[in-house]
Amino acid sequence: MRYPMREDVIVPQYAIQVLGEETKGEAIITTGVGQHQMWGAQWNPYTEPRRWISSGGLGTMGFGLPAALGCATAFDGKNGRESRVVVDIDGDGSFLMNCQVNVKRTRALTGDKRLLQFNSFDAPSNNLRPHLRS
Ligand SMILES: Cc1ncc(C[n+]2csc(CCOP(=O)(O)OP(=O)(O)O)c2C)c(N)n1
Repeated sequence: MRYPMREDVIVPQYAIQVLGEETKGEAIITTGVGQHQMWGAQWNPYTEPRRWISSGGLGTMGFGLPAALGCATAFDGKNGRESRVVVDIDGDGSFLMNCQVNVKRTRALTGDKRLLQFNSFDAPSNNLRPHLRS
């Protein structure tokens, strides 16, 4: 599996790869639906089960942020609970579906992290097709 590197932008696959290196593949990753979801599945080096939280084939845009908040709460290191890094790898379209969640406040509460990929908002005809080719 390969991706084209570019001088002018940080390509998303590379960003996810670096995220995976920095977190040693141990972070809990949540996603929305689209290209970022495919790349999140492909380029983060998952080391253990139960680290990939995604709606999969159900295709529920808006899933990533609330899922990340739930995971961050479940693994907040308080009252004997484990502490884990939680990262929402999200698309701008998926993120907007649930951004009414008060991000600043919930972030202060849980410390979860988001990796947002900005491209042409909500363009399903362009974004899933390359991943569906054999
Ligand atoms: C609630 C909902 N509405 C519409 C769709 C159809 N759909 C699938 S992917 C997509 C675009 C996703 O864009 P974005 O979240 O920015 O992700 P990207 O592909 O850019 O990474 C749409 C509209 C869906 N899966 N769920």
